[in-house]
Amino acid sequence: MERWTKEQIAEIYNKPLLGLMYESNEVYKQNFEVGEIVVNTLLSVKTGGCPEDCSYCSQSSKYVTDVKASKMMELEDVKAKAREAKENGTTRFCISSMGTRVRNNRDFDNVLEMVKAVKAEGLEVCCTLGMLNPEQADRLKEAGLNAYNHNVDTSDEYYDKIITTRTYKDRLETLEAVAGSGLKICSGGIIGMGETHEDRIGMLHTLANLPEQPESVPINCLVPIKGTPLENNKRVDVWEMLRMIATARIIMPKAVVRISAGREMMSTEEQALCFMAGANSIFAGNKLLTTPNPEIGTDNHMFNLLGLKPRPSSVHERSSTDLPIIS
Ligand code: DTB
Repeated sequence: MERWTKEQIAEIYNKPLLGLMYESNEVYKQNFEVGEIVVNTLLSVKTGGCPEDCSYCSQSSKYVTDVKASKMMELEDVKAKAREAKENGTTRFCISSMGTRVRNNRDFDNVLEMVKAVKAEGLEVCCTLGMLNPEQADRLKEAGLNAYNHNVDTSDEYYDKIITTRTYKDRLETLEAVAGSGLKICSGGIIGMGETHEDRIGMLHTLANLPEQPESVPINCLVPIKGTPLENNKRVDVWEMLRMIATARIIMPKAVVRISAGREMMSTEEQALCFMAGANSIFAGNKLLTTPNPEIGTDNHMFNLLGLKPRPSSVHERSSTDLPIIS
């Protein structure tokens, strides 16, 4: 079932920019509390040495970058990071582990323990672990996971120019497994990789027409990483980011739209325009996976200046003494 045709999305995407933003701002106000921001904190629990060849990624073992491979973090260290995130107003904690796909091994068991522990801290939890099958999605759901991130990254047509170790179809199959287990979908992509406007429209077309629209759509501006094939790409300007955000907002009115990678390079004014266009989520904390992100203090200053506040977590804090509720 095609909710939106490419032609319809192109017509929206190509509107005069401020008119498009007035329209997307209306859609935002109809669906969300103005000024409430979903604040995510992202933690890479296992970094580097990835066998995939994503052209944008510092963690790929195919390229020589500054990133050093690390083994899986200890549970206690992840819990400490989660508590710190909760103190700074985080709504959702996102656990990332590099790799092609989830394997039923100790690493996955460790991640499942992390999901339970972060949930018990009163935070919503998201994971991004690569491709997975329905049984693994079910295990994450049982562990208390709220959402699973698996980006489509770009259009179907451009995908093999960026990644050759897997296909667009692989991505869509994992998104199917995620939805099948009742997990919310977090899926978005990257601009500034050399894609055309048609590719950006193609990516939005894929996302908007998923059987169930993503609950969360991260939009990344490429952060050129030294040593990767995209290291010399020029920075995406804010006007292109605004077009993506506004169009995403209109065609996925209930999705949380997140300014993701590249926010470090945005001024407060540019971020304010993104919020006006309908973005309503950020990653907080001074590091994304391997690249810098605005400091907490800088974001707090911006929140006060713009009258923004974090959306409370939907998870009430459970102390370990909580008795299971016998229904
Ligand atoms: C998403 O779309 N962006 C985040 C999260 N989902 C995993 C990752 C951004 C990574 C930026 C480059 C880096 O820090 O390595």
